[in-house]
Amino acid sequence: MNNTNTYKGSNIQILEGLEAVRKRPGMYIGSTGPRGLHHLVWEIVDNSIDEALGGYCTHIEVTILPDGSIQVNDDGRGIPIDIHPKTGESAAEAVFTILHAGGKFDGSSYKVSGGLHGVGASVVNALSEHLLVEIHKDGLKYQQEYIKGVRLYPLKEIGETNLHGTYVTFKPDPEIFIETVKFDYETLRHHLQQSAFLNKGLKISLYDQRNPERLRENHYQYDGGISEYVTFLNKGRKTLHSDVIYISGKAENIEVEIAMQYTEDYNTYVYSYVNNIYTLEGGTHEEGFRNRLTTTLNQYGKANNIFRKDESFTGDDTREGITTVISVRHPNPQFEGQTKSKLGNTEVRRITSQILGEGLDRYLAENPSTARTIIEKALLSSRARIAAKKARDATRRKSPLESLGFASKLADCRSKNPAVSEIYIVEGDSAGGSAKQGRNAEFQAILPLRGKVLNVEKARVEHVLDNKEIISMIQAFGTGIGKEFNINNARYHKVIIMTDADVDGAHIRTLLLTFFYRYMRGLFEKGYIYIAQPPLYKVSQNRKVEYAYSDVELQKILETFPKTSKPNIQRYKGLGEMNAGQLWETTMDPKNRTLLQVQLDASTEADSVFSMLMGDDVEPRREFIEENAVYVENLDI
Ligand code: TSJ
Repeated sequence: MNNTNTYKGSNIQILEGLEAVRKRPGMYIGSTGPRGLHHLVWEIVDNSIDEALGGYCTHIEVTILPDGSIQVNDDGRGIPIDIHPKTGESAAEAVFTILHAGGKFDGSSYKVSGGLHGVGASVVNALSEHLLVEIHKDGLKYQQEYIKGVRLYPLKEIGETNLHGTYVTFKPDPEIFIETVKFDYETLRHHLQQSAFLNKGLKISLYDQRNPERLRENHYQYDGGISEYVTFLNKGRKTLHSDVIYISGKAENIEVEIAMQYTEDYNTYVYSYVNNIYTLEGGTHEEGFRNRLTTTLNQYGKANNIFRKDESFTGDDTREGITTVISVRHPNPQFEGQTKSKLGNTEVRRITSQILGEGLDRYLAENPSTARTIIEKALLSSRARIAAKKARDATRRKSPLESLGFASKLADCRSKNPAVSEIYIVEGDSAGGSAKQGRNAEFQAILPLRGKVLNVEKARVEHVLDNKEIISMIQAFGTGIGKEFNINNARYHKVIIMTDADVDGAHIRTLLLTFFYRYMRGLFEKGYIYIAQPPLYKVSQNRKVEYAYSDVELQKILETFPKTSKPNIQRYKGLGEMNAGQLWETTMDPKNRTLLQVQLDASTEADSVFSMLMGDDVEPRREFIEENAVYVENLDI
């Protein structure tokens, strides 16, 4: 076999293509931070999922190898190896060297690769310091290696095999991924679990072999598909009916699957996907779902004489408490919106509506008792909405959001420039007092909170707005909440949660994060939310004073003290034990302090984590808190 590394004319162009990827990696994978890094794995795995969608592969394995590189393998047909008559190279090589080569040989219609993720394996190759592909096909084993997208040798036969499938191992190039080349197990696990839910029956395994003391693995296979996904999402919520409603259909070569279940919750969770890609911004499939759900439940209510005169459901009424997963397979999806995560194809609105309408009519007819439960839930929501509106209209003049009706404890800062202004949300009046004294009043505002903030996950909106602590926050932030939220009116670009380093403090922090998440999510998206890190210990000896923020740090600091006499160690149980000067120096002074910025992953994870933390079921919450004592870090991916 020809083993030289000379390039023909067409190869020059290929090299130029991959060079462009290395010059502007962000254009192809979004960023060169942790998100972009993980994107490489989605790119490769998507190819195996396409093979599974075609019905040729049953098991995909992803392994983080001991050296930190990634191996993806499947038991599919193996990438085609035949030689292209024009280039004289193998089809497999084209996959790894030609931009957007994915899908070239394939007639199957719903490819993931080439979709939103789909920049193709060549991009992964270009951004890897090393890539190895092994193909098992028709009794023979082949391999090829690349360095930064440049082949070391053409595809070569290396022996016999009785397996079939594709193995790809790649090591991201640290010259490109300057920030980190370390894969996060939890991020991979969550994404692969989601893929398993969306591809009924497909087995997906994940292994972490980096640390021999902490080998990890997870295996996912869901024969129930998205219905099982809904069951999973509703774990920890009280459901109103035991079965998940599952509706599916196909029209004009577009497949639609919908799984839904109502809970006692007041929130709505609609997660939609197109060709396995999460459509964060929704689109025509969600519109079709929403419209038809509303008309169907209204028709059912009228036909069964459920309404008092003039009553009917709004869309919000019919969605209160619902958890829905919508999965669409489309041969030619158009993605729109700010983050290209909104489905634009107009025919999908009509098709989704049709399929849902037929399926739901039938379900309601066959399950009259569940139908009744659902209608009553929507009715309750509708009547609560009308009652709340009446109450609001009656008190319109002294609306709590316009003039508080009580004295807010906000100590504002002098600066009116949001970009430099900060607001500390402080647990307890005494810590609030120290913070007010210790702060730099030019740009630091203090809002002390008394007692526990209302648990918003369990409360309806109108009760949330009765809570003084919450009203004070809304008033101070200036952004408004819910549908009226507007980030441009934010009065501070840093909202800093400062609570005690104990269980109560952690609880209050969770309550605040939940409130922000449900009603002011834009604050997370802008990265405006931070958590202050007060020290746990003060170590002093004669004139020397040091603060430790963790037990490890305490040990380190103790080693720096002279051994002549024992240093004094004070453990801070609360912020209240620090005087104003100490609080400033350790926790508030921008020169010394550490702030944790809280970010959300664009995924379903955050929703279910918050619901579980705040919901009614105690057991999953206890387990979660035990397993994730530092859960704030978890939200911090
Ligand atoms: F492309 C890649 F490197 F990213 C990659 C592709 C990585 C991994 C882990 C797997 C795959 C892959 C590709 N798995 N299975 C396939 N299948 C094909 O490319 C294939 C096989 C046979 C035929 C055929 O028509 O006979 C067509 C295709 C597209």
